[in-house]
Amino acid sequence: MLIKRPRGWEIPESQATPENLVLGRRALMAAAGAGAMLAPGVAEAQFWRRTPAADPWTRLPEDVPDLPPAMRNTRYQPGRDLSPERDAVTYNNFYEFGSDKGIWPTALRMPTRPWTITVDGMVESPGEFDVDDIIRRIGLEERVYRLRCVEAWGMTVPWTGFELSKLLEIVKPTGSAKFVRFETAQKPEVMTGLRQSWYPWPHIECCTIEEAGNELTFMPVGLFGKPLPPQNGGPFRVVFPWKYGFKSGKSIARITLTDQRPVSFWETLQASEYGFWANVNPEVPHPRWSQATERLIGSNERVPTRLFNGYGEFVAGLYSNLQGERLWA
Ligand SMILES: Nc1nc2c(c(=O)[nH]1)N[C@H]1C(S)=C(S)[C@@H](COP(=O)(O)O)O[C@H]1N2
Ligand SMILES: [Mo]
Repeated sequence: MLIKRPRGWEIPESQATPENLVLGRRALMAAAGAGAMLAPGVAEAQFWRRTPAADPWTRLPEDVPDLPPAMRNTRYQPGRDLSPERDAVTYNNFYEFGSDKGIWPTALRMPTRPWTITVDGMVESPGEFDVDDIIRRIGLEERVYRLRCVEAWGMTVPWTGFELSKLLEIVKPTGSAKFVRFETAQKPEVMTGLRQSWYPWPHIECCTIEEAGNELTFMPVGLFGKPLPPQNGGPFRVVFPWKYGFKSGKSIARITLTDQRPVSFWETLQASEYGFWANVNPEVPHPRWSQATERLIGSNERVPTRLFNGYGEFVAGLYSNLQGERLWA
């Protein structure tokens, strides 16, 4: 029997195992490196063989090197079906490429390798990191998260990535760091939306150091077992699944630790509608619409929205002493 070396990335949905990270990262890496026995649930990723004709909206993997395999972490149960991949990668908000939902063909023109992430500010070990070096150093896992856009649509998707806390362990925030600022790359050659000079580029998003350290705060580099396509924030983004989607900054080039609360892109534009915290709450309407329900992309089914997008057990404690803040907008 010919056993192939797993080529990293993700196991397809159909081959996912129910185990909760059955093997440690080291074991997975050893199995991959030795090319001997494949760990259970680790399969050679299918996406490498997809043709552009079949899937014009995903990225060809030519420029993405072999990466470590990832197991699905079943601690995070979405409680609803995955969104169709096609909808998740062709219905996007990414203003750098334009303000409509159909920016994917333009976004796909953005090269995602090589990609350097600068981590600076209040850290003991600042640096410039190559995205693939970080991936190899930290390792990957898959998590299925719900995402709730402030515009009252939602999706459910498998991200491949790592916890932000693992990256912070490497750079070691100093005691004075209170906030984390995420800056999206500016590539005017491909990001035609940057010409709309009335927007406050670069796109900034931010959170507190406590939110950054929460186990849910995830840095995806893959989606549906493939390299994260640029329209979804490839090669490297952040997701806060309990906050409105606009907090989940895409195509990040710089992460800065600071003691000053950053003002995000959306807060600069319209602070009354898009604030710093932006935690999902069905009972607090947006000034212009209700947040009680959401439309699931793909099926168009309307479902009730949940407090903290259903992640309260993981994150509610972050806010217990912040009752005076505008936590829900
Ligand atoms: N840099 C940047 N990040 C961004 C945005 C953007 O316009 N620019 N849009 C946000 C919004 S409003 C949402 S809902 C999510 C959408 O992510 P998705 O396209 O992967 O579903 O990305 C967020 N991240
Ligand atoms: Mo959004």
